Amino acid sequence: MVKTKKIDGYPFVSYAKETFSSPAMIQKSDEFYKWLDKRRTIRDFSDKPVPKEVIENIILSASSAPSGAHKQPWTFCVVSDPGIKKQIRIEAENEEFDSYNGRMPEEWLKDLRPLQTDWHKEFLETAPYLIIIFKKSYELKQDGTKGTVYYATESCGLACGFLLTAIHNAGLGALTHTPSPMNFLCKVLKRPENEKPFLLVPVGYPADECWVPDLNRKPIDEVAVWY
Ligand code: IYR
Repeated sequence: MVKTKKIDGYPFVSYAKETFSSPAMIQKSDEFYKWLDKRRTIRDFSDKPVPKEVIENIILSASSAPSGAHKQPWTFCVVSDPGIKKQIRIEAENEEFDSYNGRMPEEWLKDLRPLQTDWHKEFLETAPYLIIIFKKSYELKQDGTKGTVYYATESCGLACGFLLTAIHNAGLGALTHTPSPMNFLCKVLKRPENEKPFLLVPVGYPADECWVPDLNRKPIDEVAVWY
């Protein structure tokens, strides 16, 4: 049962905690890790439709991420319109062409070779949905005044992590795409002045033939230090 009280006049509710025995916790965390470790960034999408309700649930999951002072400084723009997808592809490929042909230093290009990426971004039209996360650098209130947000970059990063996990949970695939620079997205999607593009995530079923690089993830002692 949820209990409620006021602290210094502000409403609080009892936290709905869910705890487990140590063996259950070990099993659960191990299963979760093994399931999450199966997530891969994909670049070959099917055009098979995905129910809108699934995308809504994924976005609600992402938007449940913690944020500075609970300001939720993000907007998730969802594009399924073929005309807008095409426009985004044209603009992204323009930028990416310049990046791959002069803007990116040789070391960067060399680091990307095992991933076999290039300036072609067909997935921007194939994937049934493009979710573009915009970061709010401040709030624009109804009356036109501005409100401060805190740790907006960290907050959006957390929301994107939740988003990718929710996409994986739905059995769908995603790509964290960062066409650089991304400013064209403000214009194409007619976003207000307080929003900056943060990440572009195509979402959909993986294509029947979907190949991903054979990567290894770092072992625990390379990513964790215990004190
Ligand atoms: N934004 C480019 C390049 C690119 C950069 C990194 I770092 C990657 O991990 C993958 C790609 C692109 O999307 O192709």
